[in-house]
Amino acid sequence: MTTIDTLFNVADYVTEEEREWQRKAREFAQTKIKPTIEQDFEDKRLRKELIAEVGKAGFYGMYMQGYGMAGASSVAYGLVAMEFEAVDSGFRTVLSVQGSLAMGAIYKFGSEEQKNEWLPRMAAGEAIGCFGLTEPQGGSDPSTMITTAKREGDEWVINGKKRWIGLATEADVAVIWAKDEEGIVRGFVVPTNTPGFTATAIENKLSMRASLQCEIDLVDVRLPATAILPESRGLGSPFKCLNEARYGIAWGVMGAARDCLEVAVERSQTREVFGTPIGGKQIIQAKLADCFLEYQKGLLVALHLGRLKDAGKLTHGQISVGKLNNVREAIQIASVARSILGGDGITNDFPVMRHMANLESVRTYEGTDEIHALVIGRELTGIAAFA
Ligand code: TGC
Repeated sequence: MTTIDTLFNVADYVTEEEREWQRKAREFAQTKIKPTIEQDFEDKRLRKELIAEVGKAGFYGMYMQGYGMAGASSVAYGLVAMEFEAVDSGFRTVLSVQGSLAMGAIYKFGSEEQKNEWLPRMAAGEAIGCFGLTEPQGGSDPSTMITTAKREGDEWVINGKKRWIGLATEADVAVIWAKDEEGIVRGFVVPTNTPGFTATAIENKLSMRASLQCEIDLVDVRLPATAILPESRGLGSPFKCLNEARYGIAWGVMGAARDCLEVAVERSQTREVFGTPIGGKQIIQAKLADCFLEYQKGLLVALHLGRLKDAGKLTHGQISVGKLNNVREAIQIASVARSILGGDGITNDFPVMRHMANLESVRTYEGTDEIHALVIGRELTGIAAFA
């Protein structure tokens, strides 16, 4: 615990069990992900061997019940997401894609057979999942999806394309969203070794380099009738999964913000300019204080969302408040921290530029700033202004 953790004592509002999950996640992230993260980011390498280890530690889908999942609180999960993202947004994204999106979809909308087949192995990290909603023509409006599912006798036949799909080249199973012949969006459980399923990694990223995002081509992918997620119907189904991932982001990005702030505080105490540590200059202290305020406010927002979620009262409008505010403030904190580090702040001697680059992805996926602003605007006015 540093002063950043203790000064405002948000931790006092967290139970002992939740703190224990946080401690376990911090140890995992600091000892297994952090030591190589700068080189992994440089080399565009996702440490695939860690995907299974995250499962063994019990973090995937940990806030869901049964099928090998821990049934912990949503706050506990949020704290875990925060500790992962304090090291790198990439591995928090793995946690979200596997747990909140792929497992979340099967858990919410799957048949008992689908749940039994996939969830225990996915929870243990023995099977990897991905979630295919977004398409190349634009992620903000999934209603324009062109991927189709046609019924031919006892089979479904899926055709289409997906883009920005985390983990797809490594996945054993993909949850694919497609329009049926009535134009209704349905979810399908697609083993990735099904003929016609091809995933290709997107290589030219300057952000999320220690993570994996892919395109998926679906050409006459033939599936048994049982592949459909029977309880999924309409766009609200994938949106319910996005809610889970967006919730995790509201917590996670506060981890990246904390890491930037810690580095900036430490640097302000050791770096001397004009004969004194820069931390003794009023302008630096004012910058640090502003970052600290937004970090603590972001934590409180995340904690409020978590308590609402655990009480079964969280709305998607409230999640938009957390996603928009916390990502925006994390980006601002990273930017101010970079300015405190001066020129050294652009090097990978410090994690700040990496966090900044990653957070640009986080502000874009799971609903852009603009989309979440418009969701909040609709809540306030009752008028949808998306088009
Ligand atoms: P709209 O008319 O608002 O809604 C259609 C139906 O969905 C319901 N709904 C939600 N339900 C639960 N949670 C939410 N967050 C929901 N938002 C909407 C809504 O009640 C309605 O239900 P019903 O029963 O009345 O039909 O739909 P719209 O088309 O006007 O949507 C508006 C908008 C802009 C909010 C929505 O399109 C949106 O959220 N867009 C952003 C999508 C997004 O976040 N895409 C990025 C996903 S990231 C990604 O795919 C990569 S993850 C994969 C990976 O990384 O591996």
